[in-house]
Amino acid sequence: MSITDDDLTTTNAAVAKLEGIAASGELADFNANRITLGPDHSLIGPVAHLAAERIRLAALEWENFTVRQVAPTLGAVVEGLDLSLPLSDDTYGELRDAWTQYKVLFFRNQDLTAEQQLAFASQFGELEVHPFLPGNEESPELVRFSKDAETGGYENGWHHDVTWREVPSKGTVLRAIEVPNTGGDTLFCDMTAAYDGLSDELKDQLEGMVAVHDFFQAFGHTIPAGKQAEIREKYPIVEHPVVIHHPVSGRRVLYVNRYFTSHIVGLSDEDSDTLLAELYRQANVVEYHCRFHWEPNSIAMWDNLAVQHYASSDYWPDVRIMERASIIGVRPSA
Ligand SMILES: O=C(O)CCC(=O)C(=O)O
Ligand SMILES: [Fe+2]
Repeated sequence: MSITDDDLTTTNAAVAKLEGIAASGELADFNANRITLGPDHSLIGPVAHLAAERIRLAALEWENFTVRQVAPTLGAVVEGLDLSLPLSDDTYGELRDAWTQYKVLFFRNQDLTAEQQLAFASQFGELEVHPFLPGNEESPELVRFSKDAETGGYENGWHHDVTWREVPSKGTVLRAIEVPNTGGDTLFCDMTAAYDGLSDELKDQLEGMVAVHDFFQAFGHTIPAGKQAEIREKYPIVEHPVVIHHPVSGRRVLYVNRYFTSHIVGLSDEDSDTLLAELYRQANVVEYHCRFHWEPNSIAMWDNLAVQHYASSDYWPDVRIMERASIIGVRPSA
């Protein structure tokens, strides 16, 4: 299926109800009635702006596979595909659409070799080689996250991958090789929902803002002192808009992250820190999340612009081994 605006104009009861609520102004009331708590002004109450996207996604239908949504605005388990085989043109087109719509796709029982994982991911674009993270010995396009009692997991902070690149990856295919029985889940946060949930004043304030992204914050400690100047020359700091337009969905996405964003251009350090802290906090809103529990041979495929992710580091000293293929995207634009 390829999605057009007409497909999204469903007439089911939920949509009618939502339209009725929106027309009567009740939606704004719901948002206005939320209650602010604590020194960080976090809000409690219904996250009403998610309703339209939840209903829109629930109405989608797919011909070449089945889809089970795992959270209101992001995340879906896809069944009925064998990822070790090349996708037909139809299935490829549909899967690409589903990826954009649900932002993160999950697959179970995909007993893929490293080559098959690379072949699957390559159907969506050219793969990147990560200059800092350890790779699979035979295939440099696969980053290997191999954790045990000696090497703990440091991916437990919200981030988009490689935003320190001029052209960050558009998406990632992550394969579970060995996982703990409990723990080691990966969480995803819908950064379109996060943008949509900002106040109109804050959205206006962010208009035209640009942020600096730098690998050094997260990876600096892995680079020997003698190599730092050379690596810096190869990967200079880059700037990306604080709010980008997703190149496929056209939706706006909040695009700053704790790992790699260092500051907002043109603001004092203090103002930049205050604003970034407020924007980073949006990724803590549980209503924007979905959470995936891994089994061996599970695959997750995320849209690296639309979501941030967080690998829960709660399984130490157990073993957890994953391999990641990342697909090169386009330079993010406002
Ligand atoms: O290990 C995971 O679940 C995710 C790690 C991560 O941050 C990544 O693959 O980019
Ligand atoms: Fe990551």
